[in-house]
Amino acid sequence: MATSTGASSDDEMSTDGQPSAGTEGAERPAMDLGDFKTLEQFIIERQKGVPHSTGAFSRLLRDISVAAKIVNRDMRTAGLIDVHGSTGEVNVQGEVRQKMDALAHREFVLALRRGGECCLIGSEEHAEAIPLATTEGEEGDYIVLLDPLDGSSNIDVNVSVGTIFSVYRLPERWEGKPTVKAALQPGTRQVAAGYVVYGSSTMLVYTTGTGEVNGFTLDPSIGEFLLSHPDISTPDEGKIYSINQAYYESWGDGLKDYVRWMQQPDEEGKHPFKTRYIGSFVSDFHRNLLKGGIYIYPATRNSPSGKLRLMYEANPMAMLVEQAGGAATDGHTRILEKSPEKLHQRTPLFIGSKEMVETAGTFVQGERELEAA
Ligand code: P6P
Repeated sequence: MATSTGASSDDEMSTDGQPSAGTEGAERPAMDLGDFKTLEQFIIERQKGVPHSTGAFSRLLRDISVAAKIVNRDMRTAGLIDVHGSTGEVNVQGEVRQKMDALAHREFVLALRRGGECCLIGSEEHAEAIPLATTEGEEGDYIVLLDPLDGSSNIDVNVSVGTIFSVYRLPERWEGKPTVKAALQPGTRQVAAGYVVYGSSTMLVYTTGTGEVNGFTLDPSIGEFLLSHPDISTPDEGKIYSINQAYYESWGDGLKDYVRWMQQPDEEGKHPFKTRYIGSFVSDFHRNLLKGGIYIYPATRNSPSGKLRLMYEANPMAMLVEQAGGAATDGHTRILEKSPEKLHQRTPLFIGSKEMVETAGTFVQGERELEAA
């Protein structure tokens, strides 16, 4: 089994003539594809466990993964194919639309339209819900809500970004063409949720609500997502908090107390916590999911209802984090139980390790105050 680091033998000779001196333990581990399960194999395996499954949902997940691979390809050469920067337009959110936003949106719409399993898309990049007209009588059964590329303003400076998706079924006995009303279901009705993080490696992480969250890492040499993080569970406690401190003055007193509580050294040496805030929700969420932590985007003066969108950011990530053992609220209410009124509505968001979200809630709801230091 090859263990070479890939360097030529000359490179490995050191000055004292000993081969590879000083590089002990740095050998590149070989990867035997036989050790890994592809996303396709995994989906088909899980489909077998679903009685009366038609395969439509499996095909929908495959369509999403194909679009993710295309976005990944464009992302990895963004600096070379002139997709940096903005399109000069402003999206429905009033935010400057990055070229990659538009590209990612297009790739997911094309893949879902081609696949035929999706009848309606709600996207951050499009003001109205997008019905995917298929031939009469062969309407897709699924609705996909999408943030095609969250944090895209980071692309030009090579910071990782992500795609977030949420899947619902078209409501039973829906009459006529699907409209946005068909999409406005509480998060508890999601049949699947996931994200793709385009980071040091590209990972697709998803759940179908069966108590499992599974992560797949893209091997670009074969174009396959491989099961690398089976059955992810997030630590109940963590020491990382992710929040933009620049808005401190516009926080409520309870949140100010909570953050100061995390910052104040204590006798047990548990505090201060660490702050990590990338400015890319998917990246902050992914790190906190694996290591434990809390991401907070509260109501602020500029974003009185919070900045994150309920339908295609907060709800899917709330489903994922709960399935991994964590929690997600708006500071008061469980995210998944919020009743949506608009496709692009925003919500304050406290999401991550269960005990951290609960502790934050006690401060924000005024049940707890910061003891005098
Ligand atoms: P701020 C990106 O625009 C985003 O929606 C999230 O990915 C990120 O966490 C947040 O906004 C950053 O917002 O106001 O801190 O710059």
